[in-house]
Amino acid sequence: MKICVVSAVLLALFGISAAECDCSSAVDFQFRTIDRLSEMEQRLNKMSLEQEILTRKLSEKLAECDETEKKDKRCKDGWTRFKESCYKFGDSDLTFDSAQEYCKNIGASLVHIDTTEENVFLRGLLRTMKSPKHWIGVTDEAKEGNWTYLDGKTVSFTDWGTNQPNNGRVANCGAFWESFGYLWVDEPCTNTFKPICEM
Ligand SMILES: [Ca+2]
Ligand SMILES: [Ca+2]
Repeated sequence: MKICVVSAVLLALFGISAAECDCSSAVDFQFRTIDRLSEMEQRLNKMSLEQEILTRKLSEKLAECDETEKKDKRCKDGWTRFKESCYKFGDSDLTFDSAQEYCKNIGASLVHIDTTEENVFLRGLLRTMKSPKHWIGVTDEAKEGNWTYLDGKTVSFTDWGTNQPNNGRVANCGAFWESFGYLWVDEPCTNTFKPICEM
């Protein structure tokens, strides 16, 4: 009788109707329960596999979206795009600190130049613009000869002109200069050049 009651409860749990219950055959019930469990396990495994596939597809789609978003990145009016960055060439001659302040106020920072390609691109634009002197975001103000970006990032790429940097503690800020063929020079940070901002 006990088996019958337990069986009825279990059968109800597994969706087997009371009419299907043959209380005289506990063994038969056990086999059927095992079959159901096995069937459920298989379904669960199948669902896990499907979930794995869906998760992978979702990751692939997200990566695709990310790439598309990067390709679609547009620069605001008055900014020039190169790869993932937008550049703004300031019109006013400013000290190095004021130039950085100018860039910060428009949501950017004095330019970081990380690769030869980026440097060539900027030099090309400066030549076209015939703009003589522009600040680059590099400084050795904190420690002589240790050039860093304003966010503390180490300068890994440089394009110093002949004999530059050459002014020691007097010149602690970097710039493009026309008379050096737009190679880099170190200059006193209080000199006034135009900013190149990057965001
Ligand atoms: Ca210096
Ligand atoms: Ca110099």
